[in-house]
Amino acid sequence: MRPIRKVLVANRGEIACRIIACCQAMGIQTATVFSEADRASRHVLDASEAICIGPAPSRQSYLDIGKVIDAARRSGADAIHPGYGFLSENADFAAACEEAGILFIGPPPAAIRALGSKTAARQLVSTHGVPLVPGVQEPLSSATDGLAIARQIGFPVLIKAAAGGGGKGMRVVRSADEFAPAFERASSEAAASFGNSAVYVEKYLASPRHVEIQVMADSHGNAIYLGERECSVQRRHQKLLEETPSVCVDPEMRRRMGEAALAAVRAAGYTNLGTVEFLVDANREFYFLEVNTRLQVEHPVTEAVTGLDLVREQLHIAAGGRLSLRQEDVAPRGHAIECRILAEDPFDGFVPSPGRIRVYKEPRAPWLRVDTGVYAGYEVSLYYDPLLAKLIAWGPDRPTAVARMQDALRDYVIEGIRTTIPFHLLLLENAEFQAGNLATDFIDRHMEIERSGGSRRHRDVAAIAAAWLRGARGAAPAQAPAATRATSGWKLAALGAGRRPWA
Ligand code: MV4
Repeated sequence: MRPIRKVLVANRGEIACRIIACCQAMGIQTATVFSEADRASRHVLDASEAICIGPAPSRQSYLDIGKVIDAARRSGADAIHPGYGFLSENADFAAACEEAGILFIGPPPAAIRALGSKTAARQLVSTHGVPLVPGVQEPLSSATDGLAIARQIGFPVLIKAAAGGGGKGMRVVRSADEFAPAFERASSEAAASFGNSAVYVEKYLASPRHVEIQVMADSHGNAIYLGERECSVQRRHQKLLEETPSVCVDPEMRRRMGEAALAAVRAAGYTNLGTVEFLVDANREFYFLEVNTRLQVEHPVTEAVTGLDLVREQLHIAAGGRLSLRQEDVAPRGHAIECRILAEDPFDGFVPSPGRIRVYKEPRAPWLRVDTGVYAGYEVSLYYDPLLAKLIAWGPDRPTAVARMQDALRDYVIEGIRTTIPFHLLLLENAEFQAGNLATDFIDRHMEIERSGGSRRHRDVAAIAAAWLRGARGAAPAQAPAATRATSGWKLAALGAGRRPWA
């Protein structure tokens, strides 16, 4: 083991604060980096040392490999934690850390490279017994070639960009005569978006779930999985709510998914923490999607049910330690849900809502956790992603976790900007959500907020309706509801089964 004395946290926001807190609890010194726009950010205040590495734009600060390595050298850090996003999945950065004699807290560069390209990852895992969606992984040579394969697979099929991601360039083809035009459009879109026109074809799964497996592997050949996370509630490929366990996974399926996830990471010589993503179809068959070679935003729900501190495990593994538990010791308990609180206005198409936070009050209870980097007086800018905080609620079962999350959201006060708090209240009240009927198209299918475009008018009328409802119930005379207190006109809509009092 090579004990880590000082970590440079090469990130910002809630994850930087979370990593700093873990290091400090372990007696590890901390340094961090910040851009000029983040001078008053909480991670700067929390770390023992903070180094300004450049102007606000990420490319000139948090994404600049040379500046981050230089800051690590200047701070005397012997390790760098990249968090998520920014340089966390950049193999060149991981290699640069090693060349500088600084421990990269994450997988080896070769494993990042092997799994970083979706096509390469699929080809690698397919030879290790990991199930893939029926189709071919090689790029199609022509529309004619593609049509022949599509006929073998059976319609509907999905054409995907080989260099793509995040759903860009995907095209559903439901019959033979649609194939050629769809192939041409997908290829040209792929060339325009990714500089690579290569596309491939596979069976289209209607309304799949997105379920991911947390894995942990050390440098002594030990690897285990820590259960799954249900991540289907997404909007434009951005997760909004995650939970564990998934209602669609039973113990036998969990074991099979876990073993498949371990096979995938072992094939790549992976160490440290990682997440293997799967699509799950209506028959509860699962298919490999990709591997995220970093700590994920939603890791706290796994921590809530396992009692593990995953950042502590990362540091222990990076220092050469052996896994602190065996597979048979993993015994998740209860149910945990995470709501991502974003500085976006769900009543106005989730448009970003920058500005100063005038009032900030977190909910408190023994079963709640809030990971945040903001505070009263903090200025939310447009430079970085809109994640303000992650609210996690645990319960002995899913209904209790849902109810506790609803109470927590109602008690969470963030004023001065708009947030996704009202959206989450609507989501948690939705009957399909409460029944656990989740899929990646859940919001489109079950949440009016998207179809109606969530106009500002709806919010204002919703605020009036909510105030009226409170008054009608004899509650204290309603003040002008806080911008983001649980003023949920959608709540009224949900209660009224879609009836909109303002319509
Ligand atoms: C699919 C699919 C249905 N069938 N593949 C979207 C982005 C990329 N990660 C993979 N995605 C999908 N691939 C087949 N064969 C549906 C999606 C999909 C999706 C997947 C995971 C999370 C959110 C999603 C939202 C829309 C579509």
